[in-house]
Amino acid sequence: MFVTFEGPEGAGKSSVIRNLSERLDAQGVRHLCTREPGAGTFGKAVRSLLLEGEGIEPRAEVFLFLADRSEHISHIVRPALDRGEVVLCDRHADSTVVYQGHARGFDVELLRQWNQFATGGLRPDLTLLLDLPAEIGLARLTNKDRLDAEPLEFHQRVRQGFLKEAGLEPDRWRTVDASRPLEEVAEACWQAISHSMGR
Ligand code: T5A
Repeated sequence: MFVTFEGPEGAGKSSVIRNLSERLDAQGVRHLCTREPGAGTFGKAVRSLLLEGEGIEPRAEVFLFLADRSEHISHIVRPALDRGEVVLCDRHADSTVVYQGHARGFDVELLRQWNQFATGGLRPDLTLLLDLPAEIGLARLTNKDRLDAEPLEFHQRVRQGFLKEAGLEPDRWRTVDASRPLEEVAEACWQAISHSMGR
């Protein structure tokens, strides 16, 4: 099962994934925790270009995210799914649609097609949207990278973009109120995953 976690900055995705990984371990469920951008050697190099680079041309930014995704799916995600593992992925294709589309202003339909090309058609079975006001998420961050440093209005478009995308595909998305304490957010995500796993 392929589960992706999406949401604005500081929503708590990484923290929730760590919590869920412990729960899956406790139940003996084999799983892989991964992320975009930044998994594997290729991903780490692209992540540093994307988040630490300066003045990246916005179209180049799109293609770097897509290149990372293509490598990540082929070399890390698909092999894990083929081994029967649950894959918990911190950000994936919806982040491109939302950040580069809804927030940056590129054509959302074109980005969907490029995502399809980059993933070879692989789609998440479940996407958890950790939703919270942009101001709350940004206030949680201690180190800000290139994208975190975008103006507040950009991050507000990100939040609205995710809510819109979730509304378009309600069978795939589950929206969780991420402004609550971490344990409550993790529990809500666990319920959604357990339900999808038929447990
Ligand atoms: N991006 C990514 C694109 O533009 N296009 C794309 O296609 C893709 C894939 C990735 C950046 O790239 C962009 C989006 C991003 O801007 P990143 O560093 O991976 O960069 O950024 P994020 O995924 O946003 O990671 P963050 O670290 O910002 O947020 P998380 O993982 O959601 O949050 P987490 O768990 O690290 O928590 C942040 C802080 O909040 C605390 C934690 O302890 C931590 O200090 N916290 C809570 N505090 C109170 N209550 C809770 N419920 C809390 N949950 C966590």
